[in-house]
Amino acid sequence: MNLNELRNQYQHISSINFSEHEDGMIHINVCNAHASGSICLYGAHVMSFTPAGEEDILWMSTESYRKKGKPLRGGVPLCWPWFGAHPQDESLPAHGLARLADWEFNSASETLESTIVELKLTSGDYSKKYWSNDFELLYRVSIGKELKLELTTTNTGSADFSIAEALHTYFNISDISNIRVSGFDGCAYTDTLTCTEEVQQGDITFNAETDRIYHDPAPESVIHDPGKSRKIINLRSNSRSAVMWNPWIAKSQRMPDFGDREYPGMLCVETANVRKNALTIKPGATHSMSAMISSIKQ
Ligand code: TA6
Repeated sequence: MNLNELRNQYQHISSINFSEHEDGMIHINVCNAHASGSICLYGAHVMSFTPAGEEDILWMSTESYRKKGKPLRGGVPLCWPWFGAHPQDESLPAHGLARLADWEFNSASETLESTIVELKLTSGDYSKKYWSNDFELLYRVSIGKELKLELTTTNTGSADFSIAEALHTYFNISDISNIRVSGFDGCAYTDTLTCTEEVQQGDITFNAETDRIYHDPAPESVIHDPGKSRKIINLRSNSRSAVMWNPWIAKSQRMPDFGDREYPGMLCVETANVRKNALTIKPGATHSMSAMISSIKQ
């Protein structure tokens, strides 16, 4: 559906409006009593989530690409059906095909507690350029006191397929050198920079580029951000991996869609199933992974 068709079909939902931006990208803008947020239909990309009376919980780069075929930088990129570089073919887009796809607006509803938007991506000519399997992806975004994200994969083909997936969430923080993340004490992780296997001791703090995959962590992690007088809680379900990433100085300077001085204000804590926790989905089977994100003033 185009902008006018969406506006006509969903004019009865008072907490939603639609707008069109660079390169024809349509944004779904939500504003209710509890929070506001925006989702770009391209990539099914949640770009902002601002609880009433608070600052945006999500971070977007001021240098983000805003062109189809390129990923948006910030918010919640969807990594699916692979994570990072394609395991066999580096020419394929990093983090898979979902975040570069034109998704379909599937449904919307609102209650006193939240506004719910459901987006759909079905296998077809676009996806077959990258991946031969038949699938249906449903992405359910609920905006209320919490941000609830649920990514559901259905194998609509006749053979098993394997996926790795991540809700690659960029959180808006005061200063990477002045926050800590709890919830991973004693958890094994792969340090992808040194290619070593480590075990987390206590809370995570940051003083350099950090790129870690935590394996089978506890479902809840908390970003403690005294600079913004808040804690951000991320509660994962059906997710056996968590990815922790800050590019720090040198990597930031190597990314054209990431400002050289932006790294202190962001941290990725990602809800995922990757590496040894990648999944095999049988024909007709469905798998859902979700995250619930909220903040507490402190
Ligand atoms: O989630 C961490 C990571 O895999 C990093 O290695 C870094 O590449 C980051 O994702 C961003 O990837 P992107 O393709 O969005 O630039």
